[in-house]
Amino acid sequence: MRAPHEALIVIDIQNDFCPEGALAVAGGDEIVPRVNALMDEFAVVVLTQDWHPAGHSSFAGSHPGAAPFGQVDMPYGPQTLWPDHCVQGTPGAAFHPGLRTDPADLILRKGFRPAIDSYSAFFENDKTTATGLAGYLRERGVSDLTFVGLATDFCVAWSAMDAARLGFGATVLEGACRAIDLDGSLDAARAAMRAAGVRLTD
Ligand code: VGL
Ligand code: ZN
Repeated sequence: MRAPHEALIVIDIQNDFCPEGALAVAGGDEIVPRVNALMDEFAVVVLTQDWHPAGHSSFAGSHPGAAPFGQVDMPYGPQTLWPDHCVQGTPGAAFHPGLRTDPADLILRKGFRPAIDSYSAFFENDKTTATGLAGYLRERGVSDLTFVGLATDFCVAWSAMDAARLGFGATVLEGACRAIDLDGSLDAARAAMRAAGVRLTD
Protein backbone atom coordinates (compact mmCIF):
# COMPACT_ATOMS: atom_id res chain seq x y z
CA MET A 1 0.00 0.00 0.00
CA ARG A 2 1.25 3.47 -0.91
CA ALA A 3 1.37 6.36 1.52
CA PRO A 4 -1.89 8.26 2.15
CA HIS A 5 -0.55 11.32 0.30
CA GLU A 6 -0.32 9.39 -2.98
CA ALA A 7 -3.15 9.15 -5.49
CA LEU A 8 -3.70 7.11 -8.63
CA ILE A 9 -5.21 9.18 -11.44
CA VAL A 10 -6.79 7.00 -14.13
CA ILE A 11 -7.29 8.98 -17.32
CA ASP A 12 -10.12 8.33 -19.78
CA ILE A 13 -10.23 4.52 -20.03
CA GLN A 14 -13.44 4.71 -22.06
CA ASN A 15 -14.84 2.63 -24.90
CA ASP A 16 -14.22 5.28 -27.56
CA PHE A 17 -10.46 5.18 -26.80
CA CYS A 18 -10.32 1.38 -26.98
CA PRO A 19 -10.19 -0.78 -30.13
CA GLU A 20 -13.32 -0.28 -32.25
CA GLY A 21 -14.07 3.00 -30.49
CA ALA A 22 -14.56 6.29 -32.31
CA LEU A 23 -11.06 7.51 -31.42
CA ALA A 24 -9.40 4.16 -30.88
CA VAL A 25 -5.97 4.13 -29.27
CA ALA A 26 -3.92 1.09 -30.32
CA GLY A 27 -3.86 -1.40 -27.45
CA GLY A 28 -5.99 0.89 -25.29
CA ASP A 29 -7.75 -2.07 -23.68
CA GLU A 30 -4.49 -3.88 -22.85
CA ILE A 31 -3.82 -1.68 -19.83
CA VAL A 32 -7.06 -2.49 -18.04
CA PRO A 33 -5.81 -5.46 -15.93
CA ARG A 34 -2.75 -3.57 -14.72
CA VAL A 35 -4.75 -0.45 -13.89
CA ASN A 36 -7.31 -2.56 -12.02
CA ALA A 37 -4.54 -4.11 -9.92
CA LEU A 38 -2.94 -0.72 -9.22
CA MET A 39 -6.17 0.56 -7.70
CA ASP A 40 -5.61 -1.70 -4.69
CA GLU A 41 -2.23 -0.05 -3.99
CA PHE A 42 -3.54 3.49 -3.61
CA ALA A 43 -5.62 4.99 -0.82
CA VAL A 44 -6.92 7.65 -3.19
CA VAL A 45 -8.16 6.69 -6.65
CA VAL A 46 -9.60 9.17 -9.15
CA LEU A 47 -11.04 8.24 -12.55
CA THR A 48 -11.52 10.80 -15.28
CA GLN A 49 -14.07 10.64 -18.06
CA ASP A 50 -13.95 12.62 -21.30
CA TRP A 51 -17.52 13.90 -21.47
CA HIS A 52 -18.47 15.99 -24.47
CA PRO A 53 -21.88 17.34 -25.46
CA ALA A 54 -23.00 16.37 -28.99
CA GLY A 55 -21.61 18.86 -31.51
CA HIS A 56 -18.61 19.72 -29.31
CA SER A 57 -16.20 22.25 -30.84
CA SER A 58 -13.33 19.73 -30.78
CA PHE A 59 -15.21 17.42 -33.16
CA ALA A 60 -14.28 17.57 -36.85
CA GLY A 61 -17.97 17.04 -37.57
CA SER A 62 -18.72 20.43 -36.00
CA HIS A 63 -16.52 22.25 -38.55
CA PRO A 64 -17.93 22.03 -42.09
CA GLY A 65 -15.25 20.88 -44.53
CA ALA A 66 -12.75 19.97 -41.83
CA ALA A 67 -11.19 16.53 -41.55
CA PRO A 68 -10.46 14.60 -38.35
CA PHE A 69 -6.91 15.18 -37.06
CA GLY A 70 -6.69 18.60 -38.73
CA GLN A 71 -6.28 21.77 -36.73
CA VAL A 72 -8.34 24.92 -36.19
CA ASP A 73 -7.62 28.14 -34.33
CA MET A 74 -9.82 28.57 -31.28
CA PRO A 75 -9.88 31.74 -29.16
CA TYR A 76 -7.64 29.85 -26.69
CA GLY A 77 -5.13 28.66 -29.34
CA PRO A 78 -4.73 25.83 -31.85
CA GLN A 79 -7.06 22.87 -31.38
CA THR A 80 -6.74 19.44 -33.00
CA LEU A 81 -10.03 18.24 -34.47
CA TRP A 82 -11.03 14.74 -33.44
CA PRO A 83 -13.55 12.25 -34.71
CA ASP A 84 -16.74 12.71 -32.68
CA HIS A 85 -16.10 10.79 -29.44
CA CYS A 86 -17.18 10.37 -25.83
CA VAL A 87 -20.55 11.98 -26.31
CA GLN A 88 -22.30 12.27 -22.96
CA GLY A 89 -24.47 9.27 -22.16
CA THR A 90 -23.45 7.19 -25.19
CA PRO A 91 -21.80 3.73 -24.94
CA GLY A 92 -18.58 5.26 -26.30
CA ALA A 93 -18.35 7.56 -23.31
CA ALA A 94 -18.79 4.70 -20.82
CA PHE A 95 -15.77 3.25 -19.08
CA HIS A 96 -14.27 0.10 -20.62
CA PRO A 97 -16.50 -2.67 -19.25
CA GLY A 98 -13.52 -4.41 -17.65
CA LEU A 99 -12.35 -1.34 -15.73
CA ARG A 100 -13.07 -1.43 -12.01
CA THR A 101 -14.95 1.68 -10.95
CA ASP A 102 -15.91 0.71 -7.38
CA PRO A 103 -12.49 1.67 -5.93
CA ALA A 104 -12.80 5.23 -7.27
CA ASP A 105 -13.26 7.96 -4.67
CA LEU A 106 -13.99 10.51 -7.36
CA ILE A 107 -15.06 10.33 -11.00
CA LEU A 108 -14.17 13.61 -12.65
CA ARG A 109 -15.78 14.57 -15.94
CA LYS A 110 -14.15 17.05 -18.30
CA GLY A 111 -14.68 18.53 -21.74
CA PHE A 112 -18.35 19.30 -21.09
CA ARG A 113 -18.22 22.96 -22.15
CA PRO A 114 -19.26 23.14 -25.82
CA ALA A 115 -16.72 25.78 -26.83
CA ILE A 116 -13.57 24.46 -25.16
CA ASP A 117 -11.75 21.16 -25.04
CA SER A 118 -10.15 19.78 -21.88
CA TYR A 119 -7.30 17.32 -22.29
CA SER A 120 -6.01 17.90 -18.78
CA ALA A 121 -7.83 16.72 -15.68
CA PHE A 122 -6.85 20.04 -14.02
CA PHE A 123 -7.42 22.78 -16.58
CA GLU A 124 -9.34 23.10 -19.81
CA ASN A 125 -7.33 23.84 -22.94
CA ASP A 126 -7.28 27.60 -22.23
CA LYS A 127 -5.00 26.55 -19.33
CA THR A 128 -6.95 28.75 -16.90
CA THR A 129 -10.45 27.25 -16.48
CA ALA A 130 -10.03 24.88 -13.54
CA THR A 131 -11.85 21.56 -13.20
CA GLY A 132 -11.61 21.58 -9.39
CA LEU A 133 -9.37 18.50 -9.18
CA ALA A 134 -6.40 20.34 -7.62
CA GLY A 135 -8.57 21.63 -4.80
CA TYR A 136 -10.06 18.20 -4.20
CA LEU A 137 -6.64 16.57 -3.96
CA ARG A 138 -5.12 19.30 -1.78
CA GLU A 139 -8.05 19.23 0.63
CA ARG A 140 -7.50 15.51 0.97
CA GLY A 141 -3.81 16.03 1.71
CA VAL A 142 -2.63 14.42 -1.50
CA SER A 143 0.74 15.63 -2.82
CA ASP A 144 1.97 12.90 -5.18
CA LEU A 145 0.19 11.59 -8.24
CA THR A 146 0.68 8.54 -10.45
CA PHE A 147 -0.96 8.80 -13.87
CA VAL A 148 -2.14 5.90 -16.02
CA GLY A 149 -4.61 5.62 -18.90
CA LEU A 150 -5.34 7.08 -22.33
CA ALA A 151 -3.87 8.67 -24.18
CA THR A 152 -0.23 9.09 -23.14
CA ASP A 153 0.44 11.98 -25.52
CA PHE A 154 -2.75 13.97 -24.92
CA CYS A 155 -4.86 13.68 -21.80
CA VAL A 156 -2.26 11.84 -19.69
CA ALA A 157 0.59 14.19 -20.67
CA TRP A 158 -1.42 17.40 -20.26
CA SER A 159 -2.69 16.22 -16.88
CA ALA A 160 0.76 15.23 -15.62
CA MET A 161 2.35 18.50 -16.80
CA ASP A 162 -0.38 20.55 -15.12
CA ALA A 163 0.11 18.52 -11.94
CA ALA A 164 3.84 19.28 -11.93
CA ARG A 165 3.14 22.96 -12.64
CA LEU A 166 0.74 23.01 -9.68
CA GLY A 167 3.42 21.59 -7.39
CA PHE A 168 2.30 17.97 -7.18
CA GLY A 169 4.83 15.20 -7.59
CA ALA A 170 3.87 13.71 -10.96
CA THR A 171 4.77 10.26 -12.29
CA VAL A 172 3.52 8.69 -15.52
CA LEU A 173 3.56 4.91 -15.55
CA GLU A 174 4.04 4.49 -19.27
CA GLY A 175 3.46 0.74 -19.24
CA ALA A 176 -0.09 1.41 -18.07
CA CYS A 177 -0.74 4.02 -20.78
CA ARG A 178 -1.18 3.90 -24.56
CA ALA A 179 -0.64 6.71 -27.06
CA ILE A 180 -2.44 8.13 -30.10
CA ASP A 181 0.94 9.17 -31.62
CA LEU A 182 -0.26 11.68 -34.18
CA ASP A 183 2.68 13.04 -36.24
CA GLY A 184 5.31 12.37 -33.58
CA SER A 185 3.09 13.55 -30.74
CA LEU A 186 4.30 10.80 -28.43
CA ASP A 187 7.99 11.78 -28.63
CA ALA A 188 7.04 15.45 -28.27
CA ALA A 189 4.89 14.72 -25.24
CA ARG A 190 7.59 12.64 -23.58
CA ALA A 191 10.14 15.43 -24.04
CA ALA A 192 7.68 18.06 -22.80
CA MET A 193 6.80 15.95 -19.76
CA ARG A 194 10.46 15.48 -18.85
CA ALA A 195 11.10 19.21 -19.26
CA ALA A 196 8.13 19.93 -16.98
CA GLY A 197 9.56 17.72 -14.24
CA VAL A 198 7.25 14.74 -14.75
CA ARG A 199 8.82 11.39 -13.87
CA LEU A 200 8.39 8.74 -16.58
CA THR A 201 8.60 5.08 -15.53
CA ASP A 202 7.41 1.84 -16.99
C1 VGL B 1 -8.24 12.60 -25.58
C2 VGL B 1 -8.23 13.54 -27.66
C3 VGL B 1 -9.50 14.06 -27.46
C4 VGL B 1 -7.50 11.78 -24.56
C5 VGL B 1 -9.50 13.11 -25.36
O1 VGL B 1 -8.16 11.23 -23.64
O2 VGL B 1 -6.26 11.68 -24.67
N1 VGL B 1 -7.61 12.83 -26.74
N2 VGL B 1 -10.12 13.84 -26.29
ZN1 ZN C 1 -12.13 14.45 -26.07
